[in-house]
Amino acid sequence: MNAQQVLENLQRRFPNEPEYHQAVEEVLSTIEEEYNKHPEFEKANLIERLCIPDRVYQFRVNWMDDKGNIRTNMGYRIQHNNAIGPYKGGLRFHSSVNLSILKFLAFEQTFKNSLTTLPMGGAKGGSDFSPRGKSSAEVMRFCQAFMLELWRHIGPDRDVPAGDIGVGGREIGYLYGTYKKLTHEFSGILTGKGLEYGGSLIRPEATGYGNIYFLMEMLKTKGTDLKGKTCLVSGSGNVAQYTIEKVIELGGKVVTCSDSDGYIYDPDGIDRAKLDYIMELKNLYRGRIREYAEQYGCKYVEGARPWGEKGDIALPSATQNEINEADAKQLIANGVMAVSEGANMPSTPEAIQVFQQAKILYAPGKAANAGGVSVSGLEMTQNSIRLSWTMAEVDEKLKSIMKSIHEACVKYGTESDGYVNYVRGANVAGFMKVAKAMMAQGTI
Ligand code: NDP
Ligand code: 2IT
Repeated sequence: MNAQQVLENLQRRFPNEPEYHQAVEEVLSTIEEEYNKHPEFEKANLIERLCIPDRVYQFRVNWMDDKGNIRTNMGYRIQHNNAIGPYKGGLRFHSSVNLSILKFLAFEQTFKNSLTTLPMGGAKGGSDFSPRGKSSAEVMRFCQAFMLELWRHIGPDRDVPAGDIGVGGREIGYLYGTYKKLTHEFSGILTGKGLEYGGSLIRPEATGYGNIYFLMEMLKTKGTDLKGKTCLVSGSGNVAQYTIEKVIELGGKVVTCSDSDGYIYDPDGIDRAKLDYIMELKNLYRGRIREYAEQYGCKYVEGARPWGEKGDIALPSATQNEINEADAKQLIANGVMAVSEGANMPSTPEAIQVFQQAKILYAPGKAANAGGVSVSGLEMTQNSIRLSWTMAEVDEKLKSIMKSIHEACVKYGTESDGYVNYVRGANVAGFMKVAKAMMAQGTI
């Protein structure tokens, strides 16, 4: 079967899963040339095997809210591919979660994890439970109920979940406590754990920092860096916060951030004190980004995304498909020179085309945001050897991983005119490692 036939089969077999189709189509359209060089791949029906998850768990989660009502949510874990290591990937708790979204994320994770140079397969999971507006006691009861189902499918050498949207340190703690209670074992089962019980330094920072390390590598190819550059960030959660922190540290200025209700525009830039305010607002009080505009007297735009503002660099760090074709055109018209994705699949296929046609630096999430799962991999290593590395050690390893991902993208993605197609580079590099491992292990 060629790539087109595989895609058509997927669309027929799994209708109504548009995000999953979108992610598969993007990868298949860029690896076909490389794939065709290996007739043994086609004989082994490799692409189809790589596109369909190994298995999908789906379960009902019941929990009690503070008023005593019994509530129902759906829980999922997609174990996509474990050719190069145990299944690994985050858990997302958000009202929009469904099979299509988690299947796209697990598929992407497989290529991303392959790029990290560490031995991790791809997975994703989560629930349509939204922590927004819930008390901590409700979140705890939900996490306990969720783990009561999930625990039998995961394990330190089998499948190691972590955080994603709606799952941060608090949720990981509750999930970990429940797993420990159920198995009666203190094991390296989740990553993103607290430092006191097996977490790694730099894990909270890793995705944001890693994205900026990757961006710096891209900027270096143009002989420039972040100093004096204006950045547009979306989101105001884990990834956005540490993206902003690193941009400030390296001399750039961030003028926007957002949440699902709207965005703020601060022409003076978000400085350290303002970032501390955002961290407290979002991580402690769990408030809305609108309050930043009230606190600092700047513009707040309800129900919109920040892509209409003027900036040199865009760092989408909220969610999938948050930059459409019109947004991309607007960014280009406003002179954006680089887009580096902290979020997973934040740009639509049409938006990606706009960026690439304009020949700007454009890094897809599976390359640029791989720092998060990379430090998760380093957390697993530290758990295995029962040691903790210093902040400087982990940060150095993160930097060198991001650099090697950039090198892989340049190696596999440089086109005849010298333009680096980071999408092609990341997909081909990620694909080849998994493909070779699958071939070596036979048709199981
Ligand atoms: P958080 O839950 O910490 O923050 C998510 C942010 O994005 C919040 O500001 C949230 O707003 C906003 N957001 C979420 N959904 C939507 C939506 N549908 N429309 C508009 N805004 C939205 O999650 P993370 O920062 O961890 O994740 C952000 C992105 O980064 C995701 O795409 C995730 O997959 C990706 N990522 C995360 C990694 C990690 O280690 N955490 C690693 C690699 C990628 P609100 O508060 O209103 O919900
Ligand atoms: O999308 C991602 O890479 C994550 N949410 C992090 C996954 C992980 O296992 O750390």
